[in-house]
Amino acid sequence: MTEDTRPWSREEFERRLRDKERCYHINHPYQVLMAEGKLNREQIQGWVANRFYYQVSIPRKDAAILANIPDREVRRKWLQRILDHDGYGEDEGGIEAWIRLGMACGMERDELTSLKHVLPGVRFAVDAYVNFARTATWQEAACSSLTELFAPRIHKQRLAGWPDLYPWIDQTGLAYFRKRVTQASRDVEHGLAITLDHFQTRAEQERALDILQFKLDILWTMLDAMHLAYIEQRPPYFNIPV
Ligand code: AHQ
Repeated sequence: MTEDTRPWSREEFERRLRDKERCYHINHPYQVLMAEGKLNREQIQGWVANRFYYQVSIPRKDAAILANIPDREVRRKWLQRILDHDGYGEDEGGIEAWIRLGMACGMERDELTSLKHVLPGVRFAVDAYVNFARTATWQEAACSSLTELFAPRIHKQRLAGWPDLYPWIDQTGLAYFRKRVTQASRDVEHGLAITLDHFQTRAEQERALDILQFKLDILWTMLDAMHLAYIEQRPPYFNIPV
């Protein structure tokens, strides 16, 4: 029987993108332990310190995409992502809010900004994302941000759970997650429209699914490195005599 190579309808294409939610890092053992309140102080702080490298890389990723967008209207929308993270005017932005999350978890500002806790596996995964955004077409790079289709749920899970599960964390630090719920929903609406409009042939639609899987792999791999280091107590070179 000949394989069906006709493009999926717009609705079917979106359904297949959303169907990848099962691979989202909310299902990673590290995040499951976090949601169950089973992480200790070091494991929470390690996650915050490593995710800080992801957060400070996002505006550079978005600036790389911006540089490739020829259309002024699209750039005007995409620019908002950089402002949301770097801040503008009175708004100190998401990177500052993430530092405050770290301080709410008992860390010093320079513990985060020094990047001294960033694990090699986290660095490689995040750098792969930034480098993809620099070299891919802007539409492919926009498609890779669609993991945020699934992000509001994970932010809401933390907002709902952490106050009771981690009473030692100053709740003011959760402001980051609160802002991301609306920012992620707004961003992903734009990213999804770009994706559904651009990837037209069946081969292009399959490529979009592969790009989303690549980004899901990045998020999953970051947590794999953290799981090895902070849960299994096997950080890089743990077995090499000092
Ligand atoms: O805090 C997050 C964030 O600012 C972004 C930007 C976006 C992108 O451009 O890829 N993705 C993303 C994500 C953030 N938080 C993650 C989390 O679990 O807290 C989720 C992540 C994403 O789903 O890609």
